[in-house]
Amino acid sequence: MRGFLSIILVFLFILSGVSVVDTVASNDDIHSLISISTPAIIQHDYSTSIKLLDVNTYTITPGAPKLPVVTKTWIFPWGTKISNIRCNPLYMEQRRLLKPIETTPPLPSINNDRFIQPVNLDKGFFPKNWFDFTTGVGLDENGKHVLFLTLKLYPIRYNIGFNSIEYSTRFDITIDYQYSNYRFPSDSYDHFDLLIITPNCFKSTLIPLQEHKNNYGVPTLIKTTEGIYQEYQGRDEAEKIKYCIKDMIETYGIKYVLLVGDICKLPIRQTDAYPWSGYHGNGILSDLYYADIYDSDYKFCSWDANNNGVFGEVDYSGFPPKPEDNIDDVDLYPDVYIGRIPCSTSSELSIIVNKIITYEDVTFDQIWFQKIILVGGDTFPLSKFAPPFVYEGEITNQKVAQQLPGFEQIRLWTSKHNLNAVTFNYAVSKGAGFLSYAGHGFEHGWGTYRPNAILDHNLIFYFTPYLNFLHNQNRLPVVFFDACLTAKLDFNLTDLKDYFKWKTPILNLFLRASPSDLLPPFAWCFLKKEDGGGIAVIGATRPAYTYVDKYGVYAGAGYLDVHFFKGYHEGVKVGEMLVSAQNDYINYVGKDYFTLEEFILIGDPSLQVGGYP
Ligand SMILES: [Ca+2]
Ligand SMILES: [Ca+2]
Ligand SMILES: [Ca+2]
Repeated sequence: MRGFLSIILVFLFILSGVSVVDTVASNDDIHSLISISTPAIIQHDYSTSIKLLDVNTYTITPGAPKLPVVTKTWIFPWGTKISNIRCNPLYMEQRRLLKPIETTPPLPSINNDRFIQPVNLDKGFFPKNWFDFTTGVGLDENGKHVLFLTLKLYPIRYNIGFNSIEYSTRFDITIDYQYSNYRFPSDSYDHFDLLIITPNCFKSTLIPLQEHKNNYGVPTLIKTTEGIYQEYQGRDEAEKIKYCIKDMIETYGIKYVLLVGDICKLPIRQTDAYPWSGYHGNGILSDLYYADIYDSDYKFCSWDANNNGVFGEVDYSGFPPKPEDNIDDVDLYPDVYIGRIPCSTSSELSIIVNKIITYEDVTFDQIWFQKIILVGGDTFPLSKFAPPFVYEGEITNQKVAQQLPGFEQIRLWTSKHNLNAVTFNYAVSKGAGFLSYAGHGFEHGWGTYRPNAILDHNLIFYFTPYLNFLHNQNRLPVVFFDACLTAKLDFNLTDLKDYFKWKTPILNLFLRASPSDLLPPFAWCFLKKEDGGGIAVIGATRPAYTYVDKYGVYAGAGYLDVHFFKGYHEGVKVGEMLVSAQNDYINYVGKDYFTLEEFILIGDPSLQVGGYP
């Protein structure tokens, strides 16, 4: 039996660089005295930057001072209620700056034709307060249902009218909380791990996968959408599916949910968390909707708290969104590991089912698995008025590589002059456990720039038809496309017209699509390729932004990319890697609804990465 007292305080200090002087735990409060190093004030030719020893998290408000943020996350057992948080500076000092303070730039979409624009700052201090906090209910690294409390401490604040900073090196933090004796409903059940939700037409194709999963100790249950729509209440089909997932978690202890079917066969939720409405779609398509079951009151998280039928509304008058900008009380922390096979036919599904079974059977201990292919270039070159000699894709690739120290790195970089469609296919065909691409993306491929490119249309491209020349057979990578649009599940002829204009009818001689047909986006084509391609692919359903400079990766797609690979360890399931990245993102960067909702897993969330022994 789990001892109640032994789990009274489970806390995790997420960031180094702070020393906890004193922590007293009791049943109802946490008391911490935090010491922070004195800020380093660095004078450049035209600006001043502020750094803290060992702190690499910064404010990300475009146009506002770039200031260090100290982030701490506490993890509490299911049922805990936070009643009050206090955080007070103990000593304050002020310093006048000689030169203007460095600011966060406008954050560009990866395809660089939209920006998250600078905000207008009011007089007074930035940030306004010494701290912010967020709470949410999700899964810890062991898959337990827990409450997260993240405190963001701003030990240095900028005084806008006076070009000065105010800072403190000591903070007194108190968190008051209560326990309920309420245990997670499914704690005493353990009947099924994987729930597959599918329209009836695909059910028989999934039986071999169910048997395979059962054989590997992942008991699997299949439910049909037709049955769910009869059995469950909800305002629409998507909500009925979400209530079914909640019920299955609480009845059988379901951990993984595999959605089967394209968005016509199994609906996806469209949310209003998109700051660039009308640009490659209105709203974001997100399967995270189905994974975020509980809010921080342990209630069903409808993603439509104001009940107006518009889901996941976010007020983007400022960036990043504040708690009050989260109009529909979206919790965002996933409570189950989710993925989708967006197949339109049984023959497509059958290819994936066979790939998953073979992958889990044969990959273990294969030498090819111990490799990662890193693909990138100069995402924002001179032609985009970006600073020279900063190759954002390659910088992101390097950060990814640092997360997988035991893996051989295959670097396909425009700065090494070794990236093109042929070298890409050659590297993938030789086999690798992982592939991370950081650069521009489209519904039908990817493209990136040579170093310091001055011509805007001169990209190195890779298009979907080139997949025909991939020959990696069973050597299948887990892929992250840190790029726009590769998983745009509502891709259709209208999107293609935006790129190919008058040539679209010629292209359509091959595609034979009608305007209402769904076309398969690149990430999906990568997964469904027979005798090769990938085994699980993360991609974005809309354009994405990334925030990378020569020192690091701070937010957006690149941050999720790096932390996805950080989530790898032997025996991990691919859905767990994504949730670990999502948790890191919320805990370190914040509730960036846009990025977190648009990146989805195309594949089986219960996939055993590296195969079973
Ligand atoms: Ca709403
Ligand atoms: Ca949640
Ligand atoms: Ca650049």
